[in-house]
Amino acid sequence: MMENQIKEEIKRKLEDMGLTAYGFMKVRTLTDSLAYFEERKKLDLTTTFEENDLKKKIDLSCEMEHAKTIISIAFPYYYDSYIHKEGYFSLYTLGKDYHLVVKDHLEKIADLIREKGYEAKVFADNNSLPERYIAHVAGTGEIGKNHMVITKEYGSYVFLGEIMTELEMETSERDWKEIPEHEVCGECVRCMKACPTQILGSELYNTRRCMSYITQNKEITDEEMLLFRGRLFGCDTCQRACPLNRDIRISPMEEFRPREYMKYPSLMELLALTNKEFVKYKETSSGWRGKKLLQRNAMIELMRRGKKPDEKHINTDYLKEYYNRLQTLFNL
Ligand code: B12
Ligand code: SF4
Ligand code: SF4
Repeated sequence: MMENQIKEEIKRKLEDMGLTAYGFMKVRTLTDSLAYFEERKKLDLTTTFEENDLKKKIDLSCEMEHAKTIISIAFPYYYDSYIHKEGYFSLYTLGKDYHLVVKDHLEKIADLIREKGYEAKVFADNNSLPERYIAHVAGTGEIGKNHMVITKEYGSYVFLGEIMTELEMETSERDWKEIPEHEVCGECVRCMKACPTQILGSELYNTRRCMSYITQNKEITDEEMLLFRGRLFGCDTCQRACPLNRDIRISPMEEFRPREYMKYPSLMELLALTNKEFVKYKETSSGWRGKKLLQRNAMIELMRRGKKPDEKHINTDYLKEYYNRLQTLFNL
């Protein structure tokens, strides 16, 4: 059968690329998940970063009308867990922007399907698909108590990408009802203990209190600024705490090799960023919230360390407002 032949070709190509965590799922409407998503919305636990139109969120075909199958693929990005003591970017931002990298690779795989005359569309984060749910059902990885998709070889340090196609392929799917059981974790609760805002431990948790969101949010409170503690963008605490991330394989993807300026950031340099210098941050996953946000986050860390920044760099109303608040907060 043509479908099986194409599926085998895709699997071979993925394995050749070192992409060992992937799976297949039938496109459908996730009617069973609607109540859960409604409850989260009612309890006001969502961020503006996720799809909040629930009709779209549960109807997987809204991204591609005649799609029959979704291929879920994990893209590993882990190189090492080095942490720069004078302020650090989260590990997922250290290499080239994953949206671009994942999309490029997905296109190559999707071409295998297109060459046989079938339509295929690729997705890398910027979509309404519940990517972790799909990854669980397809068998790409398992959901931990930190809500990350955890793969066997690369742990949770993976990005997710999908290909949707009108081609109907065989699938062997996992039951979505297993998700809240977090079987992969056993009795472990390390991430729950380590989380700085203590949001883990329930399926109904406040994602707006996740430090990853707070560090990327343009408007934050004084209380939130006190929680940064070295973070410049994103948060890895629940992944660093996870024993399933020990002895994992290094990413085979050269694009994700950490850039030196991301691994060893200079707070002074970040605060003094010019538009020209900002270009190199835009090439990573840390640039999408703009230059001012990186400057603000660097200023938070500088002032937390008791250092007064050079006022010539506090040159916008946005930065001035945060500077004034930080002066009061840290008695500087
Ligand atoms: C919004 C968002 C965020 C928000 C909210 C995160 C969150 N926990 O929801 C913020 C900004 C905080 C964030 C942070 C991070 N993010 Co983010 N984020 C997203 C985005 C765009 C949507 C996620 C979403 O819908 N969240 C709502 C929650 C409820 O859904 P979920 O956890 O994604 O999926 C669960 C539900 O669908 C649930 N479910 C569905 N039906 C039902 C029914 C019942 C009854 C139950 C109980 C559950 C259930 O099952 C899924 C698994 O638990 C996705 C991309 C995408 N399109 O999916 C990336 C994504 C989840 N993020 C990603 C990453 C890498 C991160 C960070 C690690 C970045 C960092 N280092 O700072 C952190 C991790 C924080 C954490 N522990 O979750 C990756 C995750 C890869 C992986 N291995 O899991 C994704 C998939 C992007 C990608 N394409 O690679 N993110
Ligand atoms: S990313 Fe940080 S704040 Fe968010 S759940 Fe994990 S440990 Fe908690
Ligand atoms: S730290 Fe423990 S509980 Fe948390 S995801 Fe990892 S194995 Fe699961």
